[in-house]
Amino acid sequence: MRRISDVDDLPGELLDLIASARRPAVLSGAGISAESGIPTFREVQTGLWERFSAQDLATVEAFEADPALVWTWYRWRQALIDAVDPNPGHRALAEWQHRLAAAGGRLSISTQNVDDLHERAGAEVLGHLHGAIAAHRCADCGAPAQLPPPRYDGSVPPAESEDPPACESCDRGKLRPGVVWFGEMLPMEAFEAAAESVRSADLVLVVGTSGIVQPAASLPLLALERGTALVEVNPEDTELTEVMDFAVRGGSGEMLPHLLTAAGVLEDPQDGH
Ligand code: BJW
Ligand code: ZN
Repeated sequence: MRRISDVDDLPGELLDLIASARRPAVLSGAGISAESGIPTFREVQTGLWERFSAQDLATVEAFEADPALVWTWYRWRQALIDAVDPNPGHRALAEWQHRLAAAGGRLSISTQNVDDLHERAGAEVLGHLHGAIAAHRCADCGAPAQLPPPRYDGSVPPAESEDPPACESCDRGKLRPGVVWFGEMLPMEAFEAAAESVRSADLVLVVGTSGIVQPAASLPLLALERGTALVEVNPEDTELTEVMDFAVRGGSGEMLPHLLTAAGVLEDPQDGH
């Protein structure tokens, strides 16, 4: 594994891997949205949730014990997501995806994120492994439900919690966000599609994930079975760093455009285009 922290000295071997990739698979996590202003899961919570870790809140047990506390956390996070924009990391991947598609290749993006920033940057996402924060369903009967956007200002955590709405289908259950909590199964289709994208990839980019949460964290390991090159983009070492061929150290909003431009798969924005 080679750690790369000097952006002005990118190894030719890494640039060649990117330049020659026709079917790259990207696996993204919370870190890719960090430079858009969305906190990752390892950061300390604020406001109503300062006593809780994300791991305390993202469970069925937490929702059953205090539905309003958990519901309001999701509504506020959704407001924050709605209020921010995709960053240059999301945009660089979307642009690379378009260029490869036009040239007969395919870049697939599987994300653990519940936000829609890849899509808003113009990318097509193969699967959201942990669901989508803007989707809702009944916690009892499972009926899907449409809700208006949250009424919070994403920059100010609310002072009080609100109860989740009641389900209109069964009249009994509470609505919950369409995300995957600890102890719940991942959507099989998204997981299988991500696994297949890694198995058929000629390069796997792992961006902004701590590699702690299973089974998503095991996806990059499928590349090892075939000897496919693995590249991590993350400012820190992770649980996955040691299996990487290259670990590019830095924020993905800065590093992805730089890396893809240096490899020649994106045009340099400074070139007057
Ligand atoms: C930057 C950056 C910048 C910062 N640029 N990078 C095997 C072993 C042990 C435990 C288990 C196991 N298999 C299953 C488990 C249990 C559990 C689990 O994994 N627990 C671990 C804590 C050990 N897994 C599950 O329960 C899963 N279900 C399951 O396994 O079902 C089967 C089953 C069912 C029943 C019984 C038994 C088995 C479900 C996991 C669901 C995870 N859900 C969450 C919440 C989603 C909803 C929400 O958003 O609230 O998903 S948890 C949270 O973590 C969220 C994320 O998607 C997920 C991963 O986090 P991610 O993306 O890696 O972010 P962070 O915050 O961890 O890291 C950020 C990274 O970014 C860092 O590395 C930074 O350095 C970096 N970064 N700035 C680039 N600018
Ligand atoms: Zn219901």
